[in-house]
Amino acid sequence: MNEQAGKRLRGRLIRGIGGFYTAKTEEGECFTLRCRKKFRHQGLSPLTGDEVLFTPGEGEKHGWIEEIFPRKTTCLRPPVANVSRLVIVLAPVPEADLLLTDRLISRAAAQGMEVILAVNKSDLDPSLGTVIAGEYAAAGIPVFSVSARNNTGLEPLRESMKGALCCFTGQSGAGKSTLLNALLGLQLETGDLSRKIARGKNTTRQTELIEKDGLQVMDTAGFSLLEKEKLLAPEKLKERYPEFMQYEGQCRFRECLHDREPGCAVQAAADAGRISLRRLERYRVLLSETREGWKERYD
Ligand SMILES: Nc1nc2c(ncn2[C@@H]2O[C@H](COP(=O)(O)OP(=O)(O)O)[C@@H](O)[C@H]2O)c(=O)[nH]1
Ligand SMILES: [Mg+2]
Ligand SMILES: [Zn+2]
Repeated sequence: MNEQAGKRLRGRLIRGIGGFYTAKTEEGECFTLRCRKKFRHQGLSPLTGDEVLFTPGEGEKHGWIEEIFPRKTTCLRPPVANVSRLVIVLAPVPEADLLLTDRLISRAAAQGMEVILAVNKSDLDPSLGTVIAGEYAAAGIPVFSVSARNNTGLEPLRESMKGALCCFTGQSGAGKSTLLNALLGLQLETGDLSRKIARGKNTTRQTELIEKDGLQVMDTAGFSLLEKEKLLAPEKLKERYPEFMQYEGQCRFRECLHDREPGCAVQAAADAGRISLRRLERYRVLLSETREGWKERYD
């Protein structure tokens, strides 16, 4: 052991570029770090969002990441750690895709993340927020109607984001960048600029953790929407629907998957308007996908 070794500090990785990481301490001080080889041997690579112990470098020299604390959540696309609240941005244009939304909610649940829905562009359609709130009320998922363009409805959304590391996701064009800009007072590129041309197609933007006014947000394009989930047993999918839980055990068949089996208590709840019938129907679409994936699991 090197007795001279500098003291260790604790911080959070807010970005990583080309093997250099930036850690920010609770006091807001930033340090440039590299990663010890031992992590590579463990197959562990630091991710933005990681909580780390590090030895700061002397003067201009970089320091070293010494320990990575256990992660609450891990995402590989984008590569980020410890996101615990997912903000799904929806809008009237492009038309809100609720099947995609339910798929994201299911993934988030599997990861132990909470979900918030932000229904943006309320200036174009003020009623969409209410419609979507109706779909997700029984599931206990908060829905906020906002207009990033007109800065309306932002405060309640901001409040609901506090106390967790958040990441935005949703269809391209829904207004994620515009909304982040409006919420945090930033200047991220939005669809208004011909960004792909301006930036060049192959430039990958680095994920950055932004902290401002009590909010912690990952500035990333959001979770990959196409990535297929493999190896989910079909009977596990329903566990990701909080609104089904109180009817568990009340169906005629103990093994009921709420897929049109006779005497299904979840179907009865939907017929009685206690849960959303449309979300139940979308569940069945995801269930059939899950079944297919499960059948092919040894391929
Ligand atoms: N009318 C309206 N347009 C918006 C709003 N928010 C974003 N937009 C527009 O929607 C387009 C896509 O926005 P952008 O933030 O780039 O979407 P992203 O792909 O989800 O990041 C841009 O033309 C924005 O100006 C809003 O609240 N109202
Ligand atoms: Mg964007
Ligand atoms: Zn059932």
